[in-house]
Amino acid sequence: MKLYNLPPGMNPRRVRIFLAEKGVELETVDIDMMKGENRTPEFLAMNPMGTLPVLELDDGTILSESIAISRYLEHLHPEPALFGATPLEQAQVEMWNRRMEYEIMAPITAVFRHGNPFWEGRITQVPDFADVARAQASERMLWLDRHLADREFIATDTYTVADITAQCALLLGRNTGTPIPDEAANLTRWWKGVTARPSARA
Ligand SMILES: N[C@@H](CCC(=O)N[C@@H](CS)C(=O)NCC(=O)O)C(=O)O
Repeated sequence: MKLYNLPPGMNPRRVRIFLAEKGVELETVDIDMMKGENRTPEFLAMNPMGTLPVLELDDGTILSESIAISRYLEHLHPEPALFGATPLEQAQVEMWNRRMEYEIMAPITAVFRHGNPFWEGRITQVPDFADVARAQASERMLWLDRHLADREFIATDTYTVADITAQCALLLGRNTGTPIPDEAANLTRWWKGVTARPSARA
């Protein structure tokens, strides 16, 4: 199995943290976006979206999408259960992971893509959209802060993919102009806890 990785990318980081939590190491191929390596005909034949991460199985089957890859790896390496251990937990993890993707990751990513010079000339940027998304990101971080008032983790009593998704989104936000608001004490406590895990450096 081979993991195609974009070292600075938020989504590849989700899979690297997932693997580190499982204690699993995979052969990894780093792709350099600055050199256009994710837009070559060979790469696009693997993933027409031109995005990372991509997992190539030993029989040549290709999986992309960080959650699809993580789900596959969860079946191969069930412990610790990062998608929930019981039917109820699995539903809770699904619910919170989707919320983290739509409510936290989406606006933070929109600020980065529509407001950062890195994307100039790569996509059509709409600066007004960045401003709207910046306000949404702050508002939703405060919502997540309230959710975490009496909880250690986002979805269940243990660390799950919902935490990984939020953690990777908030790292992008921290580096691209949508940091955790100062008043979000619960979210800051959670952030300190998840980023102190050894897997955070994966
Ligand atoms: N929904 C996909 C998103 C993948 C994605 O957008 N990856 C980014 C890195 S964080 C990428 O490869 N960007 C390269 C590009 O847009 O050219 C997933 O979860 O894997």
